[in-house]
Parts: sequence; C-alpha cells; structure tokens
Amino acid sequence: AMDFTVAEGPDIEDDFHNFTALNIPPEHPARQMHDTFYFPEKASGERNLLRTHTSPVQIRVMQSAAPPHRIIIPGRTYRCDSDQTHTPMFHQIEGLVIDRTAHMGHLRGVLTEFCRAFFEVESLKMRFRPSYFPFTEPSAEVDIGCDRRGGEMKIGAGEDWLEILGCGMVHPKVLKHCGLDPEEWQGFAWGMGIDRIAMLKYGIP
Ligand code: 2NL
Repeated sequence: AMDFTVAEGPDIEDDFHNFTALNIPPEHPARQMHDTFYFPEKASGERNLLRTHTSPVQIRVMQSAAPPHRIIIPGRTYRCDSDQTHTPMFHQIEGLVIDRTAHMGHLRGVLTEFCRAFFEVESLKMRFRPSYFPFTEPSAEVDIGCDRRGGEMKIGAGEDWLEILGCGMVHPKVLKHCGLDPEEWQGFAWGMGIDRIAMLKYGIP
C-alpha cells in the first residue's frame, strides 16, 4: 500500500556484504565466532558465512541498481546462539528508502502506519528512543504501548512499553560503500525479527 517492492538475496554471504559495508568494524562483537556461522576458509583466505541479518540484501540492491530505492526485505537469518529463547535460524524483515530528501519524519510515518496495520490497533501508542547501530546515524528503537498486568500481555493498552524494532538514517559510510554520494542521496532503514513480532501479536510467551 506504500509502494514498496520485495527484494531477496542469498543466505550465504561474504564478510563485505554482511559486515564491512555496514560499518561494522573487525573488533565488533557481532563478528566473533560465537555469533556468526562461518564456512571453511577458501584458498584466498576468506570465509563465507550465513548472513546474521537481512541487511546484505540492501547492500546488494544499492550496489547493483540506481536510486531511488523503496524496498522491504524478508528472509532467513542465522546466529550461532541456541537455548530455550534463541533459535539459530530465525527471520527478519527490513526496509530501506533511499532518495534525495527522505528524512526521519518519513521514517516515523512509515513505521507508525506499519505498526497500526500489523497489530490491528488504531490508537497504538508508540515512542522513538535514541539508540545506536553502526549502520545508521541517528539511530532509534521503537517501543509500542502494552499492558503486562495479570501475567499476560496486551498490545495497545496499559502503561508499559515493549521494544519491537530498530531504525535510523542510513550512515553516510554505508552509502559510500555502495557507491552512492552521501551529498546527493540519503534515506532511512529499519529492521525487526518476524518471529518475535508474530509471537507478540498472537500472545505466544
Ligand atoms: C534490529 C535493528 C536495523 C537496519 C536494521 C539497515 C540496512 C542498511 C543500512 C542501514 Cl543496508 N540500516 N538496517 C537499520 C537499523 C536497525 O535493525 O534490531 N533488528 C532486529
């Protein structure tokens, strides 16, 4: 309804598309073995990996097609982390808008509309909290209003807050890594865990 196109990409990625292009430096904890599933070293010394987020798909789109972009990216993602509350394969959905004038107000409008439609609550309370991601500046996390009284959680009522997604303006270094001039192009991106928001919507503990 907001004119986005679905984009997809490979589950098996390289270090550049999953990390470097996203301004995630070599010493970042997300790069360490315990988070990322790596394949054996190739003759070149490089190791492929299972993507840890869907963001490498946006990198590939920005590298291979001319802006403007208006895409959503659903897909499988992998982290080497499993216990009763973590599954090593999960799903994310991310969004990306790149044009000459996109700003934080547009981001807020798109996400507000999305949350009201997804949770089917017309007067859903939302708040944008300052946060940090290496690939966005400024960055924010979005909370929605909920009610935790009585042991079960109700969305769209009460006085409590629940974190549901992360977002921000695409970092100029990310644009440069994709061959875009940050003086000419700008935009916003966001990401959320599909499994997590599905559980929240249907009240799965
Ligand atoms: C989260 C936060 C986020 C993005 C994902 C993104 C992608 C590109 C450039 C900049 Cl190519 N940003 N994606 C941005 C902010 C947050 O996800 O908590 N996800 C579960």
